[in-house]
Amino acid sequence: MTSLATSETYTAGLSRDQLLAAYRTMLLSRRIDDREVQLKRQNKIFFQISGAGHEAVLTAAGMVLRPGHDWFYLYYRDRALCLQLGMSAVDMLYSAVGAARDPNSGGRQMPSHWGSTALNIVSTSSPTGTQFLQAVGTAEATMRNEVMDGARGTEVTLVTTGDGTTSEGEFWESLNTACNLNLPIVYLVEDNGYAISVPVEVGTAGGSISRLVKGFPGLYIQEVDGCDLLASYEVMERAVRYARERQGPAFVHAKVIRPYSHSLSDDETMYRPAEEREADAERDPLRTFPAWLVEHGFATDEDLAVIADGVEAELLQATDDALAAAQPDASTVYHAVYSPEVDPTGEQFDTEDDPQFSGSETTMVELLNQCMRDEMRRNPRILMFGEDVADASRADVLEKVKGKGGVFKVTHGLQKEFGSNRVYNSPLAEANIVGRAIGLALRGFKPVVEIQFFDYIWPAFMQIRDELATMRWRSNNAFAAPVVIRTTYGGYIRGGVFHSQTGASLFTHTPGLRVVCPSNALDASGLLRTAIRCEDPVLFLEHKHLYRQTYNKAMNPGPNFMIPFGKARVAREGTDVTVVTYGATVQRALAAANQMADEGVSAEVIDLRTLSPWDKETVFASIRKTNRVIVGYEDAQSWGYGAEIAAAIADECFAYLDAPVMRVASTDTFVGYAPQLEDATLPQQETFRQAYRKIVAY
Ligand SMILES: Cc1ncc(C[n+]2csc(CCOP(=O)(O)OP(=O)(O)O)c2C)c(N)n1
Ligand SMILES: [Mg+2]
Repeated sequence: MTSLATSETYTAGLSRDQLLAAYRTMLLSRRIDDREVQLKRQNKIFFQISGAGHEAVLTAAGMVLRPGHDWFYLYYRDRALCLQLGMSAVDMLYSAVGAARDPNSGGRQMPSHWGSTALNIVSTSSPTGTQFLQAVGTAEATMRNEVMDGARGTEVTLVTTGDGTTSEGEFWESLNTACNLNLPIVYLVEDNGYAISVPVEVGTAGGSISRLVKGFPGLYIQEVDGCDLLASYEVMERAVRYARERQGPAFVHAKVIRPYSHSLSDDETMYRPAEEREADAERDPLRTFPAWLVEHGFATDEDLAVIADGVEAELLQATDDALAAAQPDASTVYHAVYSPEVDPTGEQFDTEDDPQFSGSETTMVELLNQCMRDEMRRNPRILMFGEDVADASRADVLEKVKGKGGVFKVTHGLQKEFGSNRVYNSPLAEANIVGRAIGLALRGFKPVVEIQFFDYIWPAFMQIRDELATMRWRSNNAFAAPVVIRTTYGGYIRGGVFHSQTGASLFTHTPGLRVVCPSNALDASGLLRTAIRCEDPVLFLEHKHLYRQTYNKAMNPGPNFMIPFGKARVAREGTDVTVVTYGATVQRALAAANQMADEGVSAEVIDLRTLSPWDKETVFASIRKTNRVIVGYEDAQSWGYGAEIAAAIADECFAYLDAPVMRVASTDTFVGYAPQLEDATLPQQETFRQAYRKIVAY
């Protein structure tokens, strides 16, 4: 071609071929959006959100980063980036129609929720802001791998976001840790000036996120016109290099536009005046970049037409293929809620009848600690972190002190044995703990993290319910985060409102999560081992009141002692009434049952041990024998965990019942600190005794 391009023409070092290829990516991205808009209007797809206006900086990012080597935590606008990394138009349209063969999620997620194991694009979810801490966890995995290997690598993690999403607390938590650990992570803020209808200055003090983050130590901050491919390429290249060279985290603030409203469900003319939208249109990279290519002689109008024709042909074929693709069969909805390969309810997790006892009887705290020690020796990928879990954070004091090891000493001595790269304190931030754990688990680490008190798990609830529990299902089994979360819970310790909470049902109500609650030291050992070795996320509830009770002590059952999930224990056999319970109420139900024996009543006490899944067979078999049942639990009675057990019993055992299903539970209040208040709130031995009397008299 005749070229006007001179050696002086600034191209950010890109060749003509690279420039034209970049244009093709940008155009393809925009045209897929256009096609989806059309398909949505025809009711052939069910949701559309565009990447329009963001294409230049995203294509530039895709040119700088390495698919399958670097790691990607993206959001819904990142179509051009995914295309540049290697995703195809038809893969995107398979998502749009909800096809079974959609490689992003198998038709489980809305379109523009990316995911690719080959490209290292971690399954995108919908909550704004949950990606940051996971990305930090993934960058942390790079760092911890490099410490373990003693060699520096080159991979970096990219996390992208809109401007509005930077108002989420987790954004700030993540920057705190990224900078504190000097992680190889690159943030890309795609600032289109709006979060749906809310302009940027409403959410961001002063209106500029890059100005706000200036105080973070070591953070390399760049601002750029994200509609300018060349400027974006140059800035992304510098930012990524900074992280690749292990200088620390980088932060790119790119100003982009949003020409297609927030989504097809939104009409921005309702809240943006015409002149503002026209000014944006002037900056549209699909207008300015091809004009620049022609102006500087990198392409003729004919060259651009050839590219456009190629894009249209690809899109036509992709549309035909996608529209012909079948939806997933309805029966597949159960696939990959949990690991399809490793079944923690199975026989390979049942060594309960073969304990190798050693030592003298000891407490639940001690056996939990010994279990974790054994597992950490067995599996070098286990990491342990949380608030106060380390012995001492500062290296220079570690050898001089006995070590903290958790506020209840469950992790005592683990940092001393396994080192500070495997056992360490987190900041005082619960979402940080779980979010990072997810990012680490996705990289093949096995995080066993601690939430210090159940009462304070709520900042992490979004990460647990929307992220941890959904990861495997939403990615159609492509990604999984088998994290173990240990947390202390429960009352009977004069702990008042905020150190006594139970509330297990909020977690058992979350598909994808296993929930475990041992009532004694031996079960704690066997269940924690199963939790650590299985491939599902587990919430492991440790009752503070049971940590050091002499009645539940046991000898160490050895390093291969496992209790499968979903296998209850008959704590006491009986014939007149069944009590189904778990945790701290097991002992109360048992003591009351022993009292009732004097009154001629024979009570059977079943300790569920795992709350999700739970052992229906053992419970139902017992009820068929006793014909009477009490469900005992420490949660507040209404909507508590036992309500579901009672409903299942009513469904399955109605014909066997000689009395209504009875519940023994806490009052529908909070737990008071004063002993009289606490005693009145929580189910006591006497509460069980009254219930036994009442149900046998029915
Ligand atoms: C936690 C959460 N809150 C609210 C929403 C609904 N929502 C989806 S996108 C969005 C605006 C995001 O704005 P921004 O981060 O600027 O990204 P943009 O869409 O402008 O690219 C909102 C409020 C959500 N998905 N998740
Ligand atoms: Mg925005």
